[in-house]
Amino acid sequence: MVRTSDEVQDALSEGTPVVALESTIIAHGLPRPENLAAAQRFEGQIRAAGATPATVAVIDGVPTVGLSSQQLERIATEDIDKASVRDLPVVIGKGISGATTVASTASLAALAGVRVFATGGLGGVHRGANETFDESADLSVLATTPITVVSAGVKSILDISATLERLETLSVPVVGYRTDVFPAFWLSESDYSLDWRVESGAEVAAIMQARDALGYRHGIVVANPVPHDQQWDPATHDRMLEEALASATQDGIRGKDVTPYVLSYIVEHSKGASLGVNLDLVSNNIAVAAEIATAWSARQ
Ligand code: PSU
Ligand code: MN
Repeated sequence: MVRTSDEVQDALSEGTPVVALESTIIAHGLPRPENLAAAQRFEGQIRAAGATPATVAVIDGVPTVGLSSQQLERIATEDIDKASVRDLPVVIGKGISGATTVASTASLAALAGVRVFATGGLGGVHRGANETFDESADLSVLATTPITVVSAGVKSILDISATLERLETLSVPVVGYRTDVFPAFWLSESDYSLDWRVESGAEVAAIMQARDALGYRHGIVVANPVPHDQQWDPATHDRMLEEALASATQDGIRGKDVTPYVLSYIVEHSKGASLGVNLDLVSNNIAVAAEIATAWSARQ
């Protein structure tokens, strides 16, 4: 069912490191034309670290792990639907293309046998979820999908406390990469501390192996903060966030449109400051994911 590119298939058969990347961040999370350049840079960074990039998307109805350069360009330039796990059967059935979220990227990458995935920020429980019930499928899918996701935590547009509680309920381990504090995407720190900290990719690979040995199929969240000197100015961040959330409420945005709406509002109104941090943190996550994937392949 899943089409794996020759390059990714070869890496998987030879047991060399592979890092999955999502496509919603390209199609809906980053503005054009920076999105295509960023997508290409992300892949280049993985190659430079000695691993094989596997960007995931549905291309004309085919779930694809490892995109050609033409396919990557299509994701960045065509108007492609955001496809979480529940949308996959629909876009596949209709034979159309879909940009995959953390949930659907994790799901398809795991089906192909990829064990490590780098993204920007996870989806989570939205503020006001006690009324709207808005909780990203990223969380429930990670509860049943054996992949390790490196992220800079969750965006502060979400309810970070509730997101961490849900991850605990869903039995998804959350470990800080060289930090005791859960990061807040554009900011290096949230108000929430972590139970576990690791110092290296090798430690994460050992945790993955233990999870496998137990027969568990949960994902593992590795929280990797953007360094303090790269974070967004906290005061501007807080102000922009309030504005973006108020605007989303006022415009009656709901469902899967909420996250892209808030992200593009912030990119538009922060004059590039948030975008620069967003690109930096993905890059930092890719570096850690490549380290984990390398340690994982050395263990096999
Ligand atoms: N974080 C980003 N940019 C993004 C997203 C997260 O920095 O574009 C996307 C991811 O694909 C994530 C999705 O899986 O938003 C979550 O959407 P929702 O809240 O609708 O589940
Ligand atoms: Mn939602």
